[in-house]
Amino acid sequence: TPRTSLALAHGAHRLGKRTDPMMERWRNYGLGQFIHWGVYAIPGGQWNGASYGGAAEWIRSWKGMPKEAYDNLYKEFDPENYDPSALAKQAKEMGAKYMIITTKHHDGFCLWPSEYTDYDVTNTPYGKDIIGPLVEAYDAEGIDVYLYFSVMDWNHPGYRSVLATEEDRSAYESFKEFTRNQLLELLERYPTTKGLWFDGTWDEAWKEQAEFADNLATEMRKKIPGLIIGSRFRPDDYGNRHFDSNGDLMGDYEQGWERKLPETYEDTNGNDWDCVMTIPENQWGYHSDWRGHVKTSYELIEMLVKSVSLDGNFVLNFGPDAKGDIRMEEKKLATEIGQWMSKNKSAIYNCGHIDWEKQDWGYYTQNRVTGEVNMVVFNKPINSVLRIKTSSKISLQKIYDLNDATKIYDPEEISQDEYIIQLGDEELAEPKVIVIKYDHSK
Ligand code: JFZ
Repeated sequence: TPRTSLALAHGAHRLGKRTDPMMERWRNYGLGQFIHWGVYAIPGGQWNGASYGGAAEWIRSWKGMPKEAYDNLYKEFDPENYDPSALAKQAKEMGAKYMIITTKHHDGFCLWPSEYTDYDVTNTPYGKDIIGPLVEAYDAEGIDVYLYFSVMDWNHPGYRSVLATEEDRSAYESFKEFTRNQLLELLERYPTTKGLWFDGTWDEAWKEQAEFADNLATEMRKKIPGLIIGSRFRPDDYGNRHFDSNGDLMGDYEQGWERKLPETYEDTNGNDWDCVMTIPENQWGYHSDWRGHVKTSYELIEMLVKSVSLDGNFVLNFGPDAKGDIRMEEKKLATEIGQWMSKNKSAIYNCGHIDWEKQDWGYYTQNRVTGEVNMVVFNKPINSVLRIKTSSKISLQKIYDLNDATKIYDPEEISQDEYIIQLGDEELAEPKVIVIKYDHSK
């Protein structure tokens, strides 16, 4: 179907991908870390002896917890074990190249001292900025920092989800000004910020703010040139989000892959994208009572590899507790992922999609610089045979084990552009990377 071409003042301002160095850097991260932290870590999904079944950071919306009780939690916020450099070191060890921190979630509580509200860290027993030291610690480890910001704000008196009356509209104007002030404040305070990860932009009231949001994006980019903003920020002239009324992506990458992954490259429409993922089913903030399936490191590594094979970044979420500690389960997974990454990172960083037919043994990733192809093998078939079908005539130069270059695999051409290699009696102890060097001539 042909694209429609409505004239939009606030639709996509660019067709296709950004190609500047900042976006190239984003594209090559592969692995990121998300941190959801706020006063919701204090109840940790529990109130009055009952356990909330929803996501811990949403507990304020639960009828089981009085709003008033929630709105006073900040008086107890005192994370005495908060150690930003330990967090940054752990993220580094895991192999994360960027991180996203919740500066303000839907509840409106600000982890930085904001001039524009009293509902911030300043007025907690802790009393200090959380974000500044975190940015500094991650910068020191060479991990790029992105700021999560929820537009939806349950604390601001001017916030509305719909604008039904004149009163709503004038209240919302004060909220818009507040939002603008806070965003510019964040970028001024933390000028090494590489981008913003927006959320809470689905309400009808925000969907009417195409012009305001567009101008604000321009202002933010004036503060930090090249600032990376995903598709979950601006609505277009008709209130469409992510993709404008002509079907074009608004923003620098698609932000729609939440706790799910595209199946095929076609599903990504060739866009840049990130997948943000929880370790349990749907918990972002700290919940003391994880129910249901908790992912293992190999499940998470498979999601990471699959993301890279489809040209996306994979961002794994952590939810520190009220004291500022990372729970044991999360630490263990970070360590396990880090162990695998330390050996196999060359199949992740600077890698992306190659249009070779996917095989059941796992995923291909291609190094964007060298052109080398990695076979990341998750499944060994009973016949020990790994099939390779290339998309064009190439000549295979060398196929070898990434972690043991003396282990060479001899490809057997079984038909045009189709080969097999033999794993023999090798057992897979963990996801294994086999490197393919090839020439374009044949
Ligand atoms: C939002 C938040 O409500 C949640 O608490 C968490 O911060 C997460 C990262 O983002 O949840 C969403 C947002 C968007 C979708 C689903 C859940 N979505 O587009 O499908």
